[in-house]
Amino acid sequence: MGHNRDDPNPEDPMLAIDPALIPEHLRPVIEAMCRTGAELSRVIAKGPLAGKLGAGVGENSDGDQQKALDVMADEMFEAALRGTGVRYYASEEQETVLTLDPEGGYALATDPLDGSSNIDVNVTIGTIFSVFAAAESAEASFLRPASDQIAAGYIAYGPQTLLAVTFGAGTMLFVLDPDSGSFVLSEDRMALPEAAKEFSINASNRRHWTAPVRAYVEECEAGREGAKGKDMNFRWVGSLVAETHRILTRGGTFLYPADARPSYGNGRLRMVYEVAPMAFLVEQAGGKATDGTRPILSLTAEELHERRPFVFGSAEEVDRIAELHG
Ligand code: AFP
Repeated sequence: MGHNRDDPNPEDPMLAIDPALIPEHLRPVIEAMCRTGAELSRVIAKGPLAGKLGAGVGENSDGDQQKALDVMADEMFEAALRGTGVRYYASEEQETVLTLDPEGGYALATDPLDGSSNIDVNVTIGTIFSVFAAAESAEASFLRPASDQIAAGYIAYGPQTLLAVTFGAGTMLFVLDPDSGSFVLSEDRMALPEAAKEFSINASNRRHWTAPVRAYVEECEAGREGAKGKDMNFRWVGSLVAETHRILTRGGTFLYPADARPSYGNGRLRMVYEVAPMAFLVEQAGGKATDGTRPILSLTAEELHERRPFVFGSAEEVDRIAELHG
């Protein structure tokens, strides 16, 4: 006995998330993301038993190496979103935007599998997604102010499989119950701590940083003897979803700035399907997100796969970084 995805029956044990917690018009989209996320979680948990998920299988639109799991995840989400009201589907793994349903009301952008370099070493990886109301064209639907987002979320595949999602009224946290296959609400309003004890940046790039970034990191490293008057710990997982979840949970600062390496003039992270959705989630939890100085949500993507320098976390730290950028 299945159920009509357009009008899920709240009593249906098959549902991957309680529709009562999701704005009615987005229930089919979010149900599809959760159902696919639960399925992907089971594949990831099998690791090598599910095949060579971390094997290189090609390159994406920007020349980044694609892993088998990147392609599998992209195919799963694309297929699951058909018939849910998504008109345009944009993915890190595909050069151009797909039209799934010409009558659909939504435009969804996703990094279907972020953190691919961690697949083979059993470190948390994730799916990131951003939803807009569909505009008259694919370009107009995604190349617009990040503040136009109507929903954003990530699914973290780690010791727990988690969904953090916002519809503009706070950031909610759900945990996948492996027994039922459903995501269960665990926090109805996440609160990113104002003060930070940890900072995150790929320290191996120090020699490529700009002076303000170096100054901020050196303040953190100076600890209680320095300008901060407190010691800071350091974390770098190399998986944006893992870092974001840690910072949403216990505060901190994340920086992936522009640096002097070739093609890193705008950092590494993608505006449309990584930076903008994470900025929405973080700000909805009381944190801040900038490109170093300007709020991310005030910025507009000019190209689908463009990169953007990204700083987010505890408000006082993000403010300090903007101050150092003068
Ligand atoms: P991959 O998906 O190629 O592993 O990149 C992950 C990521 O986009 C983001 O999740 C990390 O924060 C960042 O790159 C790590 O970048 P570095 O490898 O340069 O530290």
